[in-house]
Amino acid sequence: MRARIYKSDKRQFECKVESTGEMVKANAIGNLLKKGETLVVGDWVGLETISETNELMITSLEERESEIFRIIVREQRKKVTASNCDLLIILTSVSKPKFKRGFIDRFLARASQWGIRPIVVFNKMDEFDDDFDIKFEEKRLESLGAKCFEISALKPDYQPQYLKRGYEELKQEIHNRTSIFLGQSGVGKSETINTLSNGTYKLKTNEIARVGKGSHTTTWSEIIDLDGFYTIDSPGIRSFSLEDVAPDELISLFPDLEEIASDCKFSNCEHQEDSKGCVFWTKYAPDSEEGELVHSRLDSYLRIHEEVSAFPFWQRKY
Ligand SMILES: Nc1nc2c(ncn2[C@@H]2O[C@H](COP(=O)(O)OP(=O)(O)O)[C@@H](O)[C@H]2O)c(=O)[nH]1
Ligand SMILES: [Mg+2]
Ligand SMILES: [Zn+2]
Repeated sequence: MRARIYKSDKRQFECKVESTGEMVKANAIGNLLKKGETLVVGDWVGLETISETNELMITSLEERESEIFRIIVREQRKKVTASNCDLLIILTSVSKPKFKRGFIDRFLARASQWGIRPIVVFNKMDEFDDDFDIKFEEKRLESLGAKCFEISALKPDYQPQYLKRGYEELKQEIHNRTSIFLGQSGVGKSETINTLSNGTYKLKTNEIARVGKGSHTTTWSEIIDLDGFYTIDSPGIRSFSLEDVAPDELISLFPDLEEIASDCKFSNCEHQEDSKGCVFWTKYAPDSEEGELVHSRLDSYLRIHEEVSAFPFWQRKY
């Protein structure tokens, strides 16, 4: 029978049987995956009862539609933490903490790397006081393929005239899908998940994220069933750092820039303003409409590139 892995604990897996909705525990037969790999939360598997012992075993694995992973730099391999996620929900606040475009571009790079469709949710619209051009940001994001939503997690009914796509549309978008919520601490991830789950779930708000500060973090991931949608909670995916990405490969996570860069006549161009003759600075005038968009992306790219380049290979954690 078909089932989905909801939680994993070394070699034992908690699975939800598709036909009955029942949660069962099962071990996996030995040779499902290559050495060093493991089944992960989100995997769709086949379960069989072994006749001698009457034990449930995972005997097959369906091909994954997407994988959430990091690169283990030293071993040049992927460490997968979850699979089959349909949506990467990038949450941002429009008041406190302040909207930061750089954060969004970082998460977009991950979405591109993981092959997951991103959407962007502007939260705390009840506190928005026009201190940045939200319409420009949305146009920019939608040209990159990320649908945008404007909500208030605290006041889901909050619906002034100007709201473009609001809370109800977001609910429809995530319905029956598996999502991960990413965003800076304090943007309202917990509040949003609580509200969207119609009170069936209650995460603590204002909790300080402990990821990446050297403190103890859990290593397991799980899928949470909410009211009509699913979310993957995985401690390993919350970090903003792209330090597992090699500087030379970064541009492939910015497919819009990669396409333009392929026209750059210099093969080793760093696409800096002083790179004379660089396609970005000759073909796209920064003050033209198209150029403004391209340069806003190039700006994020160059900043992240500088950051990952400063990180010596031997110090990379992943
Ligand atoms: N005004 C307003 N406050 C919000 C909204 N969403 C969340 N908050 C508040 O912002 C703070 C941080 O929210 P939380 O969900 O803990 O953020 P997280 O760190 O991303 O999980 C809490 O005090 C929330 O109540 C919103 O839409 N409007
Ligand atoms: Mg939280
Ligand atoms: Zn160039």
